[in-house]
Amino acid sequence: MAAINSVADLALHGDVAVLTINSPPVNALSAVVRDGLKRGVEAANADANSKAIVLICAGRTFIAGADISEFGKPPTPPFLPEVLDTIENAAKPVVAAIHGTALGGGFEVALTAHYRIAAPSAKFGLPEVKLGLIPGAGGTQRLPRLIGVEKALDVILSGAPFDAASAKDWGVIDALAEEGKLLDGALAYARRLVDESAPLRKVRALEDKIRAARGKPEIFEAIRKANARKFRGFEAWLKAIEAVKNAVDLPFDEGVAAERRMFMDLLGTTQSKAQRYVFFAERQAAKIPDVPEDTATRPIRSVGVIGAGTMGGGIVMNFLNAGTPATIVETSREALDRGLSIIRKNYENTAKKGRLTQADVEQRMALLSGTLDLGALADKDLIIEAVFEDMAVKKEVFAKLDALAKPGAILASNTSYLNIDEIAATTKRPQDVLGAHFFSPANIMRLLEIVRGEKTAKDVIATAMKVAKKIGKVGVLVGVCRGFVGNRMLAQRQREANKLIIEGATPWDVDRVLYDFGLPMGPFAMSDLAGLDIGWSREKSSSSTIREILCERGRRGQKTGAGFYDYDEQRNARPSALVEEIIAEFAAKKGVNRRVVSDEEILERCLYPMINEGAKILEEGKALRASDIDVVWINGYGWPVYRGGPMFYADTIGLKRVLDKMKAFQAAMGDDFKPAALLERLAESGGAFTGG
Ligand code: 3H9
Repeated sequence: MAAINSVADLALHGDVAVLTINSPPVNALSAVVRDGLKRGVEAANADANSKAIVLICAGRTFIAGADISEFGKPPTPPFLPEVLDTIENAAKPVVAAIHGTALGGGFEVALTAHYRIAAPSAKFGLPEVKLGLIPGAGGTQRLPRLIGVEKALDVILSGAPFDAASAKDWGVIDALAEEGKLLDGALAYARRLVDESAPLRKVRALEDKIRAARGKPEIFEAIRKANARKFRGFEAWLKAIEAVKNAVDLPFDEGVAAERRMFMDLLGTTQSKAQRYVFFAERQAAKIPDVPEDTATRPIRSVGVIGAGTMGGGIVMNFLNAGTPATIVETSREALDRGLSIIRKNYENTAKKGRLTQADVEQRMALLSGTLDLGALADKDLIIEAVFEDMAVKKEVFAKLDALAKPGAILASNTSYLNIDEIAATTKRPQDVLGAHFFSPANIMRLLEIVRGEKTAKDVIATAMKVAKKIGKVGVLVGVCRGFVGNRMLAQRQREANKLIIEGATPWDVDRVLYDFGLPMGPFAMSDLAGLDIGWSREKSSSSTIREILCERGRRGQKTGAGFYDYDEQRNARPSALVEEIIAEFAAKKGVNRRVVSDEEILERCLYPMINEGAKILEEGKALRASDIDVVWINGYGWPVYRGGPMFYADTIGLKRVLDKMKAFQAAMGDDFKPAALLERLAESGGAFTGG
């Protein structure tokens, strides 16, 4: 075995040279890996004793892509395109042997090999769009040549991985090895190629799969149209489509050159910078300074959920999906039956769309039991309460849980703003209590705010973070304060939105500005969707807010066909002249002189107080780091990922500007806009929240 460099080894197995890359954790294409690949293939190519070359990786995976942490730094040779040329132009067959995840640049390396063999558990993909990029090393040119335009676009635009069975089916790989015996399989395959004098098959030279789409721009236009909503605001998706179109219409070298130019352009955009920042931010969120990664966790083999409403039902589905048995508790047979049947219906709907088999549905439902007896939770490892949002009710539930749960069980509340310490104090085991704030719909939204109480034990936190990962959520640790991180900041935006419509903006102006910023919907459309009567009661209603007036008049949101907007049968929204009148009357009564409010003011009034609140959250230590706040907003509220979250966004526009505006608003409108001390300090010293 000869070392090529610190991460690459070359060894001769009979007449097959094996080049092994070993650069933990994921064999990313850092400069040293590129160097190892290039010089390794050159050496194997020059060695007269070898007749074929197997390229394989050590550790948990084949190359998982370019080294994202190198992006934005001065590039170091050898550059990836040269490395790929070396592989593709080798004078003897190169076989890529793939296990784990061949992603991005890693998959592109494999596509330059002449043949590919993989472990049955291997996965493949081009996730670059998730980083605001397109594949930059020939992926957009080679993949369509291998599997056709339609499938290639699917892979490139979704960024989602596909499995080895599909890869074999589509012709991405030529052979499957036995699980755990990849090297043996690759050696045998390489020898067969040698024995058969197989040609050096270069994907770049294949034409038959792309010919049909040549000169047919309508194929690409149709994809753009069909995905207009999903692609809204993103730069990378349209470039990816353009690159694949080039693969069809241009000679290979021109297509590759254009792809590289677009890749380099995107690399320099704020969008890609934001999306790369989010990639690392989500991984950083799992790291808690005083809870080391090796903290022993408590086993979670069974879960209890109290409340079979929308939240409880959504929460329980996460566990069923992950294969953990769960029991759901309700207070009436009717509510329980309704909850259970909604869960089944949700699964059936997914099955109808082809994303689950009927057997999957039954398997999940078999893990679920429902009961009216709280005592059935006595042996559960984790109990999550999702009852009515009222402190007295929560306290009662926790006192009962304290009396019946087994020692060491974790007791979690799904409250969205109540004080966890107060809830924990009703038990004799506050160390086992924490908040687990899921976001609606709880089976879909990726965020889980894990609320650390004053006395929550470290192993309970470590367990909750692990559970979050197991059920496919991004867990973010937050401290006790009203609304925690997300809802506390949202309250700022809500207050300003409500003020703005009295001052002269319309609800549709506010919604449009925030929608155009990239959010999925504005606050008024959101209220109509959720129902304006959440927390409203006729008895207590005194026409003191626009919302109260709308509820009093029966305009309770989409479900009643009218709220801030009017709705037709298909629930399409139309601005309501009546609502404009109601607002104007209300403002007149309050003596407000209505004025024209600019879009710029709407945006700044809605977002800057949120950013300011984020700064206070950091000052008070209620979030560990600014990037955790961004992870909350991206995964819980649909903040556009290409803007990196509110704190990253603040950094991109400059903290000085945010501070100056907050001061100006404060002078004009009072202390709702009082700048946080941290914002002042950072803005004045030229600092940033994220360092991103
Ligand atoms: C690209 O390839 C562009 C090309 O087209 C063109 C080039 C010219 N770089 O996720 P994990 C780190 S774009 C640097 O927790 P898992 C990660 O930060 C790239 N670091 O593990 C973490 O570090 P730490 C296209 C990376 O098992 C550690 O590895 N490729 C990279 O849950 C473990 O990661 C991608 O977008 C990287 N590429 O999942 C793939 N990848 O321990 C991105 C990981 O210090 N990666 N790290 O926190 C992934 O999707 C997942 O990491 C993977 C493993 C599925 C591989």
